[in-house]
Amino acid sequence: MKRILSGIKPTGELTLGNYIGAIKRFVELQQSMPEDEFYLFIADLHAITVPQDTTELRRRTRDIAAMYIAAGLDPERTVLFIQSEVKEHAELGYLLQCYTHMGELERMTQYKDKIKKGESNLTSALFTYPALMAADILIYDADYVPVGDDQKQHVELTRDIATRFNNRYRDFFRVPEPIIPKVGARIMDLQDPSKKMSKSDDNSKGYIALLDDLQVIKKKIKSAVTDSLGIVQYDPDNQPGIANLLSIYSVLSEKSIDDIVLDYASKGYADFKNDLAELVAEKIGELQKKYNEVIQSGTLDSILDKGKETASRVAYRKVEKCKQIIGLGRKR
Ligand code: AQP
Repeated sequence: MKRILSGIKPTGELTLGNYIGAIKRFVELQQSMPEDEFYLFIADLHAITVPQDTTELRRRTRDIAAMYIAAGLDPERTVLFIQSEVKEHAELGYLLQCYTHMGELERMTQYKDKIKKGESNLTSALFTYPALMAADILIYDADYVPVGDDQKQHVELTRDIATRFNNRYRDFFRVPEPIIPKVGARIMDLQDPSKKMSKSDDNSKGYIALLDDLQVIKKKIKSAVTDSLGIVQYDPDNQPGIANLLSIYSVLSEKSIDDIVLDYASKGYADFKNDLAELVAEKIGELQKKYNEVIQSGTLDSILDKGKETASRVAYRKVEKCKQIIGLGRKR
């Protein structure tokens, strides 16, 4: 039996990028792997590496859990929990910092991007966040970690940290594999297709939030930045805007990009965008309906309580053993 784990930060309203790159993928994996175990957590400890509004943080934490269930996650087959409710994540995060090199953290793209943008007052937790992410994964002996393209580097660091620890002491941490989708691994910003769609972006026109009004969603798709070539074809270098919209179309319609390109061979961008706007609004509309049902069902807390209990039991054992191996405390 394999264990699959994923996490998501409550740093903003969930976007279509999160849905395509993470949520939909996780649910499909669960459906295609009926014998395997699924762990999913809301990474609120990661969220506070940058300032968060207290009330919003709490609301989004619940929202994300509800959205996964709305997207088809089976709560009976998932250990669904909130990261900060399992204390061992922070504990192992610290321990793993002791096996992580400064140079490795300095090479992380997300950190480098923030430095490049000239952001000031970055927290030390933002810098050490990949060690906490390694803890999130290694604490449960996860075999596979489905992530979008942007998180691949963090899973690779996790593998390095696990291997370093295992070589130094003994074979203790399972070395995980990332699973990256072939299409939709990086959905780009609708207004600036050179950067990825992000939920904490300041310009809300660049992303589609899963709880956006459906008319607003259609408008955002129709006003997405494209180019002046006027040919619907997949050329990410020269037509990044259209390539991004084609990826979205392909994932949501479950048609190949080649087939979609053929369908629009004699049509212009307006037709393509109108159809895509309808498709996205239809899919997100269904999701919103289910999301409201989950919220109204009042079952979320008991699911999260159960998840916390199971995750805590597994995490406690792993961290106690880890401390013993390192030589911490009195137990041999
Ligand atoms: N644009 C995207 N395309 C495909 N996948 C994406 N993911 C995020 N954005 C895209 C995937 O969603 C999962 C959860 O991500 P996260 O919330 O833990 O962190 P993130 O990758 O930093 O997501 P955001 O939306 O960009 O958040 P902020 O703005 O707070 O940094 C991951 O599997 C990620 O790959």
